[in-house]
Amino acid sequence: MVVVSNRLPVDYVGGDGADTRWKVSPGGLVTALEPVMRANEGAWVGWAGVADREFDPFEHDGISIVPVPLSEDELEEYYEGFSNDTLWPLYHDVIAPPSFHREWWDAYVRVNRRFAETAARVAAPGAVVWVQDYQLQLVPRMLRESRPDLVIGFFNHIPFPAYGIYSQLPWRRQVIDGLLGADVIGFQRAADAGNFSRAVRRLFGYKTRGTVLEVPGADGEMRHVVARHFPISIDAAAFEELARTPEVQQRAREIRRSLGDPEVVMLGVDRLDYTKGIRHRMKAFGELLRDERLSVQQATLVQVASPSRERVETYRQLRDEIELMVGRLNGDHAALGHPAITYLHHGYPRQEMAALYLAADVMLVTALRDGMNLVAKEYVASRYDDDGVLLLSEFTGASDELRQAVLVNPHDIEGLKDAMVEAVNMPPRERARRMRALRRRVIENDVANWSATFLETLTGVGKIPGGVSDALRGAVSRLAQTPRLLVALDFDGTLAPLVDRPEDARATDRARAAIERMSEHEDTRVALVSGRALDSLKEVASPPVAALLSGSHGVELQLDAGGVTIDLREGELARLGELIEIVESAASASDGAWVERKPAGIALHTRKLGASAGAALQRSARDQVEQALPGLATRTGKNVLEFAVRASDKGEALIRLRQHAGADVVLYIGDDVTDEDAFAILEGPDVGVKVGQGKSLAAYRLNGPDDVAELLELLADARDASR
Ligand code: GDG
Repeated sequence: MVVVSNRLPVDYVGGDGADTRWKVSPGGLVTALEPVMRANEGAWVGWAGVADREFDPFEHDGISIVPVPLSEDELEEYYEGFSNDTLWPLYHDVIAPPSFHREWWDAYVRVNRRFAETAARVAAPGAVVWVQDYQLQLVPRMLRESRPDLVIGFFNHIPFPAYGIYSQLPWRRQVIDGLLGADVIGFQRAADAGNFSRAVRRLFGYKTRGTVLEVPGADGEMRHVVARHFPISIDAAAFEELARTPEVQQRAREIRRSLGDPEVVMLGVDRLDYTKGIRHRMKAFGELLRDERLSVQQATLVQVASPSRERVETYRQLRDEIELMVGRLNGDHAALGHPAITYLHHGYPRQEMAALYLAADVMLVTALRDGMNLVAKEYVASRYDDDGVLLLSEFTGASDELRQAVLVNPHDIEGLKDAMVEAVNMPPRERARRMRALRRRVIENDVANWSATFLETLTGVGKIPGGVSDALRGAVSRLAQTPRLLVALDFDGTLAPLVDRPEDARATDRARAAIERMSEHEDTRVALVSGRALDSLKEVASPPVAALLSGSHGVELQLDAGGVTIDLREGELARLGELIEIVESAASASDGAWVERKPAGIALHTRKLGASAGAALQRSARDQVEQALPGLATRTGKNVLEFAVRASDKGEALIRLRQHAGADVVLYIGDDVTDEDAFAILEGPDVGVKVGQGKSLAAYRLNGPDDVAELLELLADARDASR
């Protein structure tokens, strides 16, 4: 695996030759990727933070570091110019006017090529390369051209603007074409991914289906590129751990004392950047003091503005403006021992940051536009005491997830003032209730989760060529020679395309015909292995008489044409009754959710709700069930959450089916996470085929039900021929 980012995870701090010294820059990205990188002989390609110096690659903590040199001119034109004075303001909704200069663009192309060439040199055949952020948008295409064997991902840490704004960019086609070299393009918010897909349609006319874009490949075949959101996060556990140390707590008390022990400490922590809305928050705070809705004895504001991009003119101006405001605010409102605002133009160690978070009653995040805003998540992660109020701009990516914050439109100064007063006066019970909900979110989706989800999508997509691969054809001919073969198939998403109404699902005609043909051979048994209740499976699948059936994830088995019953014990029956009541009532509160009753459980379907509402409903149902019926077996599938009073899975079912069929070899095909239990029991000459993307134990992949049908036809033909 190779990560490519503008900056390396280490900074050059001095020295020469063998005496060269490096300092780790402890960012969230490094923390998230470190374990993956170590496990995969990872290499990190990036700039060392100093111009006009070349360094040899070296090993650091199990990761190979591959420095890319930049000259002083390139630093000015590619980094400070095109990246930070063209793309940054443009992508942040032109809060500041972007500058367009052709020399900057030339430097951007040149430097992107250098990064791409370096990555191409160090990547092993078939390696996964993950390119980070807006400075390197041309790298995916450059890499694909020189190394078509690579699996290429890209993640954009900042917003992607609406087409009306994006289209100002003179190089708008080149940049999008650069990105489309990737297999997966990740964004912070669903809205960013939507803006990107629209730009692709407008500029190139390519077809898009949901998050999948159809992009012509070099060989004239269509490539599938996924563009979707993967909201980034932080190492939440590490922040909490830091906040829990006695030193940090002691320091938090000291900070409050040094501020004159006001009732309320408000805090802002930002890079000094015009996107962060620092002036808006100071203006609102100043007016609250002026109007005497707050006093400096009652409330004080601490503003950490860490130095950033100081050689870019817009940033110099911003610093002057902010410092003028700070001076005025204190001059007008501060009293001896009671500052109105404490302004700190420094970077601080992480411990100090954690102490500031703990010391702050109200955290002000008022960005005018922000890809995510990690400060908001760090504040929440630090507040293990379930206290503190997060005031959060709707224009941050974080606001998509952190709905329990006090949400504000920072452009609306009156609204912002009211929200600040609301935050200051919020009763302790409400503070705790909101903070608990916020913490659940941040802990659930931490940065390890973010990188794992991205990489799973990336490696899943990268491995699936269209149709039946040569390797899988080889496996089919071996299967055809087997004396007694069991062909076990999942139904929904494998034989039948996924549909909104489960009762409408039907296997493709080709798959049905192939199954009928195979069932005619005595030495070939076909089994349908589904999560559906058996009755519902029979209705939609109309299986051949000789087929073996397993429903409700292995709880129900039909091994001969006769029926099956499952006998629930009294305790199980009572639990089932209670379970049904809870889940049905949870589902009835959400439009579009439906439940499916099963002999020993119930499934909650959220496919029609959209990802975040679906996930929220599932979480709340899970919480309620866990509370009422602790220890019940649960199982998550694609947009479905299931509970069962008797535990079983498709793996156990497959073991029984194999025994019953007396099979020498098993072919199992499935698309869902619940099919992983079946793949897990395969051994020796058995063949597992995963349908679609996502991590899997199966050795082979197919794209969807049409390809499954093709595979079954091939197998039926080969089986016929071998008789
Ligand atoms: C970009 C996107 C997206 C700040 N001052 C100090 C310090 N920091 C740390 C914070 C936080 C990080 O810097 C800032 O992250 P943000 O997310 O708030 O903002 P950007 O720098 O603009 O980051 C943003 C992010 O990429 C990730 O994808 O969320 O939207 O703009 O971690 O704690 N850390 C220390 N001392 C400081 O003085 N130690």
